[in-house]
Amino acid sequence: MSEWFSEHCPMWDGMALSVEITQKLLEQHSKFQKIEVFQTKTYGNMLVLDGKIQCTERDEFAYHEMLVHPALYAHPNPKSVLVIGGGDGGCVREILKHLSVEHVDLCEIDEAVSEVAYQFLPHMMVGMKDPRVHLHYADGIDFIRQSAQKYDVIIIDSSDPIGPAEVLFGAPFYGELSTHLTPHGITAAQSEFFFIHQPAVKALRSAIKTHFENYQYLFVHVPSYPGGGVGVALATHDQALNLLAPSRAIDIANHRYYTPEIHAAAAVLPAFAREVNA
Ligand code: SPM
Repeated sequence: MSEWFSEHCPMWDGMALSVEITQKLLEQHSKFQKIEVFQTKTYGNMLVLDGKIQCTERDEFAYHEMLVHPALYAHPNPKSVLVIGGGDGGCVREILKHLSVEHVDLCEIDEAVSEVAYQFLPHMMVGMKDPRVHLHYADGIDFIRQSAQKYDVIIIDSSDPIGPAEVLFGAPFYGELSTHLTPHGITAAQSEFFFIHQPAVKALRSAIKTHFENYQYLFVHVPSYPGGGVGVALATHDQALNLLAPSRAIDIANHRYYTPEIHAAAAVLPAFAREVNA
């Protein structure tokens, strides 16, 4: 008999995403959430928080490349980057591929996520001990409120807006965040999938557009996320900045998903969903 892990959520009522597992490698309760790691039949090790798939070894590159590279390549010269969430290291690994980057702050609420990732997803943690990377295990909102620092890029690598991450999807958070960007600064946030959570995508768009006029939504294929994908919201105060193209040459050898063509094409949505990007 095969064993399957199924992800269910009221945000996509009436459907589930199932992955065949060969072994449960870990189950623990941190101060913040239930953390599980499964060995799967075809997706490698899989990290699950509070019953929601966060990443698998097989397809995490798609999500992390597209959360990071459109923002960092659209920026003319990114030197300082803040990641909120992302304790599994995937975003930091991608950010450090940009040689202009001098300083990365990572603010993850749950240190246990990083400890688990070091053990079961070490290929994602390769950048976390780089001297440019500064780790802060704290609440993202508190961190940003207490900081006077401004960043060229701020990445929000959050879980879904049910539970502790909900605050990261609201207009008050984006109000705080908007004061921490440099003049050409760009933010990129996990923004759900227009097909199965259109209300969530629109709510986040509206929260972001309360504070930013230049906004774009990108779609990323991630087979292990319910519906088969997820969105990335990009925003900047700089009205002249093109969020849909790299501003400089890219090193294609660094990427398995990101290309300049994918960067632009990811914002092209089906007719029924075009208003998501309006
Ligand atoms: N660094 C990995 C953290 C994962 N953050 C995003 C998780 C999103 C999970 N749900 C997506 C649902 C899309 N249909």
